[in-house]
Amino acid sequence: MAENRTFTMIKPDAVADNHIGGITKMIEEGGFRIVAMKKTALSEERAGQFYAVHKERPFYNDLVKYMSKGPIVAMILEKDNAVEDFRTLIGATNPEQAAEGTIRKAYAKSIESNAVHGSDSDENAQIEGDFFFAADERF
Ligand code: RTP
Ligand code: MG
Repeated sequence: MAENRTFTMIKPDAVADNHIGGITKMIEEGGFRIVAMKKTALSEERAGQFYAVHKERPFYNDLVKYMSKGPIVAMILEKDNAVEDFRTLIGATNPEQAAEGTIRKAYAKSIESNAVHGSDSDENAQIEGDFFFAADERF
């Protein structure tokens, strides 16, 4: 397993509820190194671009509105097998199905307001990291 990178966002509710510290603690204790991090906000247009893969899904419009309703925290994370291991750390999309010890079990409120995003492939991790961070913002 190569050392590689994934991308995550702490979603608006989790930021508004003061869980940035709790979530980044779980990320670091899970063995991930934070390569890049910023608190920012997505306009509806930018959120729509970010989630363009879900354009045809019934939840797309609600998701775009939700993700643009307040600040988020974007991060690039590094670890062996980063994409897959981070999906394990965040847990199932629906928090009712999220395993004990996962970020979504601890912090998600609903299937939409589920605390964090995690990239689903190496290719998307690269695209999503590039969406938020320039080369000189990664360390
Ligand atoms: P993410 O992309 O945010 O890491 O989440 P995921 O892979 O676990 O789930 P995905 O299928 O990619 O869905 C993206 C986000 O859309 C919202 N969602 N709402 N109302 C619904 O049924 C529904 N289903 C998905 C969630 O915020 C989900 O994380
Ligand atoms: Mg996804």
